[in-house]
Amino acid sequence: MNTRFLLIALFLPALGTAAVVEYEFDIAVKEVNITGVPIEALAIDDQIPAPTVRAAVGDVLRATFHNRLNVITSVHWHGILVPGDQDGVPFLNTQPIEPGASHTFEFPIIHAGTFWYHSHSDLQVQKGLYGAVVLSEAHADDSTDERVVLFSDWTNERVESVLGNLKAKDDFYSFKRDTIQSWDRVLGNGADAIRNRLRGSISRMGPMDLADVGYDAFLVNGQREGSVTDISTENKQMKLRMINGSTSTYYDVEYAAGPMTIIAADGQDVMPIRVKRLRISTAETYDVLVPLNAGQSFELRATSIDGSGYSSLFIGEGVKVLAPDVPRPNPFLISHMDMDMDMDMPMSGSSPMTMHESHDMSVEVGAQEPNAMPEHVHGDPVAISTDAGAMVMHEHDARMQTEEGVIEHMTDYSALMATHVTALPGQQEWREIELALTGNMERYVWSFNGKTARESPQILIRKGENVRFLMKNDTMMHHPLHLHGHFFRVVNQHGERSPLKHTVNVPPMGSVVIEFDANEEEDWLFHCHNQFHMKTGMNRVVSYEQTSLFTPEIDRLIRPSRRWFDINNFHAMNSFVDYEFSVFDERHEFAVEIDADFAHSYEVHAIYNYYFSRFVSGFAGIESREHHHDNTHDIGIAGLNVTLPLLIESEWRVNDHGRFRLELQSEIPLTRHFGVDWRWNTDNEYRYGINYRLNNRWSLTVHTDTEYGEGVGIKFFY
Ligand SMILES: [Cu+2]
Repeated sequence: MNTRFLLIALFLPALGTAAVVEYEFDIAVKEVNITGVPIEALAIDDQIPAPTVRAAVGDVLRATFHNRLNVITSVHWHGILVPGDQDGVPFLNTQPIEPGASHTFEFPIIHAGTFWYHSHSDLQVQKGLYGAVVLSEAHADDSTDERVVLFSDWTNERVESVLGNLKAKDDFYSFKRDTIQSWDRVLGNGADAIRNRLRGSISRMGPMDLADVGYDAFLVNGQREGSVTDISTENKQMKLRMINGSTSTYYDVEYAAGPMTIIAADGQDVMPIRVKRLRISTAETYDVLVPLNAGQSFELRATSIDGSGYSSLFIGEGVKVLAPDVPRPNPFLISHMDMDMDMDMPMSGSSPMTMHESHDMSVEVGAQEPNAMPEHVHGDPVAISTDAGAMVMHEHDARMQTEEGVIEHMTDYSALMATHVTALPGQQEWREIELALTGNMERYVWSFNGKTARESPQILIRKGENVRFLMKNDTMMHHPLHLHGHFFRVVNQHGERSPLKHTVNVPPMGSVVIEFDANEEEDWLFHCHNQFHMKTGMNRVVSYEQTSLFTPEIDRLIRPSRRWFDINNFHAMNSFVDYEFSVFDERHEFAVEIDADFAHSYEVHAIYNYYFSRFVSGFAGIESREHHHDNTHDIGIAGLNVTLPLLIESEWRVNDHGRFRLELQSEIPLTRHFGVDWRWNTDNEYRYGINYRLNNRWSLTVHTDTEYGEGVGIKFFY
């Protein structure tokens, strides 16, 4: 009874004074010109990024959006704890905003921090529908000048074609980004690069790449280069609320005047740590303090992690001081082994039980860290104590102790430490869920445990459990994973003071453990925040068993915005032509291939292919061929396609006469422009040639073929 009285006493005055903060926005098409080409983008109140939404703890935020587009849209409040029906995920927990319609969100602000809001429909984030949300404490001390710094990425292409191109050819954008992993470069990088490449090919992982898309620009607050002026000369430091609102780009952020002090991650305060260069994954936020100096203008530079470009924000008025160039990462020298070591906590070998125990033994877990990450100087921000009395740290104590330790390049979460104990309720049952992050770069399908959201839509949990996700990345890409409606602990060396986040990066071949108190209701999305990965399968609905409202209607959300893709490959020679058409989704493919010379011979295949996994598919179909006036024969064929070590594609097939044939083929990039391809089968038919790549789609080629002889020509696809 006492408790109840206290609660009423505390909350009545708050309710009485709760301010309603109101916003009203139009979502409409806007023409923008970033790189000299006018492009149709989407904007909120004619702004990209959208206007910053501000409110304080205790306020009620009421925001109305009018959809002036001719397609549906939606608004999600990223990282903010809201009632389920305000989360804004269309079809799942909020109705989509139909063309011409309006929607009003209304929810109480119950915590502070830096967040963002964005469309959760199709790929509208890439077109401009994103903005910052700044939630302040009820009685905020605003003596520190602060600004929002919102990073994003920009393409002049239609975003739908970007996805189509990724589907069509896995290296479509590496030509544009000049990151083709050709053998001349492997050899040029020496023994380690050769070993990496061989190991990668033998294990069939393929080469490491750091980004999927070739962007035309990287933006900060909507521009390639911006500035922050109007700063009082009294100010010696400024707080930057940094948000990575990109569609698929990670940034390395560095400030010209030296280390930044991180004071919050994903809207949650952390013990201050000083970093020179900070990696910020898609959809994460960091609050940092940076020094100012009257008469100088310091660059805050955010470099795309593949090194393909950057944005600059100049802070202060006066002489420009540039941030150092971030050396372009060398993907040839990043081995699979290195990636294994880049993880926050090793998963293999540690049973769930030992993980559980590590809650109370914060220092133990960290013991294995230093060797694993030689790049990092661990400042050891504060002495870790399990004495409850020591848990409330005075901020200035902590900062003094961090002075000596500056992290050169923070690429993981090992240094992040919460300002308070974040351990989950001790009496609750634990549920462990293993999630392998899986995918197929070649076919551009991304999934959990080998299944896309369409195939396995839900993760079931129960209210009152402690839920732990054991995530292991089996792909060569980074994945920024985001859970709606909850903060989760990223389990690290700081044990019971592991930091709370809403988005966590799992690096290629790395492992991360997150856990959260299942204290909600109904259904919440969990997905990769790389929008292209999400749209091609890497998402799930986390459903509370007792209250889930999951219906088949939700399929519209978790299905890829577009299920079927197609590709046309042309190979036109003076001696023969070869045309392949294929239409495919994540598992099924219908393909037709026709090749013919101009007189006597032709061959037609029509097959259906089912992809069991990244490496194995099964097919059945017909083949019709006539060679040099032989009789035409139509035969049924069936078999398996298996990707072999060294990334050789093999086709094991039988025809309806019981005759077996094995065919092998591969493509080998020699230089950025030159490559060879070959094909050979047990009937001793072969084709091989040299290609000169002109651009993403077109190549010149010289080929020889057992049936059609030598020839020169072109290859292209669309
Ligand atoms: Cu991903």
